[in-house]
Amino acid sequence: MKSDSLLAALFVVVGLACAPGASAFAATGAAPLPLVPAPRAVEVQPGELRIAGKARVDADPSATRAAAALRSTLDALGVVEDATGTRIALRLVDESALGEEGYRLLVGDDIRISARTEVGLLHGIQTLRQLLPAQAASEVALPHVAIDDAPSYPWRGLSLDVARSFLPVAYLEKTIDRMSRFKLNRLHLHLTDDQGWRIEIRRYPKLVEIGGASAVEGGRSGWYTQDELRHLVAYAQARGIVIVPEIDVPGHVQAALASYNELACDDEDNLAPYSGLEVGFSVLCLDKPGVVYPFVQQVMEEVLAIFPSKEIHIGGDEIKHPLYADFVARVAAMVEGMGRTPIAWEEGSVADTNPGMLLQLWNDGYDIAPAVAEGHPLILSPCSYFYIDHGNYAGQPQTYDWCRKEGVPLARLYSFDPAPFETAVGIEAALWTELVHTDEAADNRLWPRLAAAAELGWSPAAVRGYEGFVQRMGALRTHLDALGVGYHPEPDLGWDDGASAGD
Ligand code: TNX
Repeated sequence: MKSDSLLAALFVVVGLACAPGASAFAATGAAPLPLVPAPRAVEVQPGELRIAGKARVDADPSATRAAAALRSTLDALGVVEDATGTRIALRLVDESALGEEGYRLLVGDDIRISARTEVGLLHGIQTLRQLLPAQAASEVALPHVAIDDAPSYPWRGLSLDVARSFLPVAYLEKTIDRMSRFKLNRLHLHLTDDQGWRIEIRRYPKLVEIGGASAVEGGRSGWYTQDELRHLVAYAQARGIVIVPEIDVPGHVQAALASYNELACDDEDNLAPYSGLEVGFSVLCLDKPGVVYPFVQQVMEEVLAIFPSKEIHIGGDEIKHPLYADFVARVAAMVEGMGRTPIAWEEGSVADTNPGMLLQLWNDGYDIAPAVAEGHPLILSPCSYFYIDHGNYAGQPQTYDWCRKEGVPLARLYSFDPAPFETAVGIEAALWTELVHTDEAADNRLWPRLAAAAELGWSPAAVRGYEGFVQRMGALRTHLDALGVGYHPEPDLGWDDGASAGD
């Protein structure tokens, strides 16, 4: 399909009669279907399907996760499973054009979702979910529609800094639910930093006893048990999301040094827990390889036993040391030797590593071209678009502006174009928490900007456009409300009417 017909398909007139009591998903007129991220191809056809409180799930026997997700979606909407209800079929099909995450959704006399994988089916269910009303309704009307969809990029992520200020398990669960609604598929947890060590390592119990007890000033301390993390991994996996752990080395390690002083060089006299805002001052003693490498190895062994993610983040940011490049190369090789693929922040590109190592770009101006020429895959997080610890608007209280003094408003984030980055695997928004100390503040920084990031990662340029995004996202406000999201009352979306929980 050509790009102009794709757009036309998205904005096709949906003529739905609004019967009393029916919850039509779209008003009359040329409103686009309220879908974020925009699917690659949508064809709205004449007619509608009415669901009157009853549905029948007809799932392939092997699609157990998708069937469970569909059942809980219907349950939350008060739709009862009943043999006489509207049939919703979930089919695993062997069609290579659908890729790993693609799906097809057909709404006609019944509903059919097909995909090659369970993750594809989960995405199709989320699309159906966005077409359905936010809350239970006695009758639901869906337009007849054929959607053929697959993501542009395989990596559509959120990085959460749980090290500066801890985020409780319950908040991570909520965030996973909300991410999956928008087809985001990577939750990168920045588990360690100067201000705190948040992951239980059984071989080194003081990492959490001491390192887990500190936090940035005004922030929350705490740590996750390995059982809690395993629970989160499974919770995310059931929703199509991979949790990517980051152990940030060799810098950003004051919490580790405070816990095990021998990891610092012998002349280091600053071994106290840290609660300030500075970066770039702490480092594992690279002159003590006999101490530092066994430590990193043993930590990684426990980390890898918890997280099945193929990619493992080794940090590597903001440190200047003569042995830095050597360290990154050794730790990257260590992770590869354990059967996984390392990710490093962009600075890691100076190390002599396998070109399979992913690099995460975070400074807009960083010269990443040589690494791209070597073939390193990139995760795109340039700070002037994706650092959502920056304000939703210029001067927002409790936000940084070091990367962009106007902050990172929704329209700014949306305007990013990943296309010039040849080896990009996708995008990732990053929420650092030096200034984000509550769940409410995190919600405010994440939403609605995370939905814009989701669209950049999923939707091809031909179906993107800020005006359409604003219309579609505006219509999904009720969904965020139903999920209890304390989003920023974004004026571009008309949400600045005092009716929401945000600031
Ligand atoms: C830069 S991004 C950092 C973080 C800070 C963040 C604050 C990166 C690899 N390092 O340590 O939290 O800026 O915006």
